[in-house]
Amino acid sequence: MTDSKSQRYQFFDQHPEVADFREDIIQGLSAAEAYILPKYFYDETGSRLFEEICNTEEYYPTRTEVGIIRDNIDDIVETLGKDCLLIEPGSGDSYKVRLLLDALRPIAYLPIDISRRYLQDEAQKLAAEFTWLKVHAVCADFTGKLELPYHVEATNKVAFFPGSTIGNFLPEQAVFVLDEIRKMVGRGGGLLIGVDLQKDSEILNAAYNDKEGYTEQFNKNLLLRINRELGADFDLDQYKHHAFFNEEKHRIEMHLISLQDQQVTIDGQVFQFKKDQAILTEYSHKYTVEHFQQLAEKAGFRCVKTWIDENGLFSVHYLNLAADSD
Ligand code: AVJ
Repeated sequence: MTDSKSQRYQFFDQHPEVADFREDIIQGLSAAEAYILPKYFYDETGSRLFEEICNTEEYYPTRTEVGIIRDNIDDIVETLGKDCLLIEPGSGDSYKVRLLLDALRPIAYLPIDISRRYLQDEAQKLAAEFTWLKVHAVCADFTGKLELPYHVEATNKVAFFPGSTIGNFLPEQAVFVLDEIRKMVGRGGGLLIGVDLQKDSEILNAAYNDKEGYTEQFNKNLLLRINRELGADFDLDQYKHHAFFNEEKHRIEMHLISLQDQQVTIDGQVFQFKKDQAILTEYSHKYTVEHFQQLAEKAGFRCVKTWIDENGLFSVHYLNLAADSD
């Protein structure tokens, strides 16, 4: 007999304070080159808009990564090993993990996400659907210190970090994020990670400028969210979505460009934006397999195996801990 869903589902709340959001926004908009951290895209609306982006014709990463996992599922499961504790930082929608669960049969699944409602919805759906699965949802910001909500005896802890989320970070920050994941999974642990690859800039530019305008809405939703949660007065019509591939830095850069000289008030503070001034909202770095492997090794991981689609668009890597690591 399987346990009822209520016994298998647990929720741990480590959600950051609204004050953190306010401080981060004010700090970012006060900087010489204004920015908003991309983790703030994912309120409820943003999370849904991201799902829409994933279904557009132009945005190849999601469907390509899903294809790689499907085509190699037996090999992936064999590489990860049985009886792991599966941890997913920045879990978002649970579509990708579903590909793994039946074949992998982890002892428990721990999604970690900053968007509380979305996390709870997705985690409960999973617990209902996979009637044997323990789901321990953790509402937290994985870009901070990564700590598991309870002590786990030395098992095989595997982190699942798909979608090329690692690309949001500058390469030196990415090493830090990977290092945190390495410390969380510990000795005997591993990381299954999706990384977008360098390619023709036309494909990249199209992927971040979809015809249906979901990426634009996703980008501008940041301003809506700041208006709503911090009582600001951004006029959305006076900012333009701008995304392009920076060849030299191997990254997509996403900005919101001010269409005129204007000001906005947040929490009594006034911010001026000149016409054509940019607010940086996201980097999405694109790697070669070799360059990514170098990063992983810098973070103390050993590269075990890499899977790539037939068109060389996207890569999935399994990394584990070098035997002498701490
Ligand atoms: C979820 C960060 C991997 O960088 O491609 C999609 C987010 N931004 N379209 C990416 C995103 C604009 C996405 N990541």
